[in-house]
Amino acid sequence: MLGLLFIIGTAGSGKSLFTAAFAEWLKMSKQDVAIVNLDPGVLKIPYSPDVDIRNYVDVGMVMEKYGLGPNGALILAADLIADKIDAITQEVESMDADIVLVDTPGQMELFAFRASGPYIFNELTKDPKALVYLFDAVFSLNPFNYVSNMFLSAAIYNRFFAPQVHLLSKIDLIQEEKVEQIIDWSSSVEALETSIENTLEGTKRLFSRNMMQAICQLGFQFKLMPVSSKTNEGLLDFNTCLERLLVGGNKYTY
Ligand SMILES: Nc1nc2c(ncn2[C@@H]2O[C@H](COP(=O)(O)OP(=O)(O)OP(=O)(O)O)[C@@H](O)[C@H]2O)c(=O)[nH]1
Ligand SMILES: [Mg+2]
Repeated sequence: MLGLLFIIGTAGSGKSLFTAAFAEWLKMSKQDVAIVNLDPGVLKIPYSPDVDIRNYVDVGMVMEKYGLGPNGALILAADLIADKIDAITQEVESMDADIVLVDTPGQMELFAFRASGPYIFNELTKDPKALVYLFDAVFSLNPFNYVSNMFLSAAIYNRFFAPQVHLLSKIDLIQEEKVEQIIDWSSSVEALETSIENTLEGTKRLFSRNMMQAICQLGFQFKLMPVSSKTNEGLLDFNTCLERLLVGGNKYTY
């Protein structure tokens, strides 16, 4: 296996649909891909997973057995998944795919900010791994939200310390010039600073400016890649970036 890509982002940022769209795109390009659903609480997913965590842990049963509400049950479910990591790893390895897409749970904090998430990330096979962090384009339209999302993606980096690629998802939902502006914010500190100064006021301006500077000082930099899981725009460029990251620019499957 060449690597596992963990798709991560805030609730509703488009993780599952991106997993579905990119897996389809890879299959059409004759690449050997497998999908893992790591969300134990999801009811409907837009793809058929090759490995499904719901076959290992049933959130409904956890709620009933331990008398928990939905969030408590999801937290316990993450710990139960961690306990079964060897069996899950075996199932993933038996797929023998070149590239594995892992769709992470809806509530990002459950996966990232508890011990079980990074444990699962590290232990799910010993193959190379990367994170794909989604910035929801609709949410990222204003610089205040954009900086908040930068902060979250830096926090994710700080939890996993793994290669992290950043995508601007759902670009079909916003105007092209807005897409360009957000991409500009990601590649130029000056462009982001100018938008903060021009469009924000008071505490929001101060917070955004200081937060942006703090994140830049940490050396956490990335250029967002625009994608749409509805139109498939940007998937080719994203794949080229992945090929560079995983196999020095070659194809995954021959
Ligand atoms: N127009 C458009 N809608 C999208 C795109 N990606 C996702 N959506 C929609 O956004 C909503 C959330 O998408 P999901 O893929 O379920 O997002 P998620 O991050 O997996 O959501 P949770 O797992 O519940 O946190 C759905 O209604 C999708 O159809 C996109 O590229 N374009
Ligand atoms: Mg999802």
